[in-house]
Amino acid sequence: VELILGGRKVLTAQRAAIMAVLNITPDSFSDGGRYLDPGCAVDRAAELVAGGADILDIGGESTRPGAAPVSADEELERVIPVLEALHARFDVPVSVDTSKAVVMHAAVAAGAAMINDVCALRGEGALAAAAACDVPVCLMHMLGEPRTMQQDPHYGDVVAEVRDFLAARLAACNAAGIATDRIVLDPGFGFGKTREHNFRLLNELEALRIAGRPLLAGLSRKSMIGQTLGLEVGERVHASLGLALLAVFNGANIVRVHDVRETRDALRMVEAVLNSEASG
Ligand code: 8Y4
Repeated sequence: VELILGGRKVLTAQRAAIMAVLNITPDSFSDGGRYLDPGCAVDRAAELVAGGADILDIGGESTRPGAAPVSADEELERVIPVLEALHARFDVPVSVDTSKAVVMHAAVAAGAAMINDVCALRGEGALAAAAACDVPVCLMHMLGEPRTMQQDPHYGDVVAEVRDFLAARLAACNAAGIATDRIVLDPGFGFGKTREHNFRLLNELEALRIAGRPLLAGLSRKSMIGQTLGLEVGERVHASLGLALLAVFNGANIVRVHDVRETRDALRMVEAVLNSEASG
């Protein structure tokens, strides 16, 4: 498993990559909306890079359950100045969390090295935009849409249905001219899933590996932790570390996290042990 972003190898079979969440939406509840100003975003990004981030993920559209949609203009206004500032200062690749074709084009022109689309390029013009952009794309599974997705989601077999969805989106990408080697796959933890659905997907993560592609897992601070341990968002760091380690042990190649330094130390330690088997 290998992924090249902006000319740099961000992951190998022996080492998972850390995708750091850089929140810039005013209602991002984890970070209180302090990063609307590009200067603030750059300061936060510097901390994330120092902590060991391999990828910075920025998005101007809130994907939290119940969130209202954001206009393309508003998304561009939030994301592009920050992207330009980050691109000028850091050589860490930046992924743009968007589902809109115009934002994909503008973001990649401003230096984004990856598209992270929670809609898996189902939006109008998104397949063609991503194809033209020529950067890797993360295809994420979501049942329904953010506003209503957590209202009683149902599956027959959640693992089979998520796998079939991702396989179909991969095929749609290929048909649109996006080669398989540009694709990252993601079960979309928390996106139209109960705690039990999330647990099954985490336990059976390797079943989602289609065409040998890298798997991304975003579990950090999510509500399955609140549901299991009764902790508020700000109290979920240690449980998030546990989930990140389990995800990597079960096959994740990229973990999307808020607490970068903590995750880095925990992962590097576990990887040192796991890799001691392989290399003797
Ligand atoms: C606290 C903080 C509780 C944040 C919940 C959350 C994923 C993603 C998100 C993911 C990929 C989130 C943009 C939801 N999750 N992209 N984005 N995979 N690829 N919620 O799992 O972080 S936003």
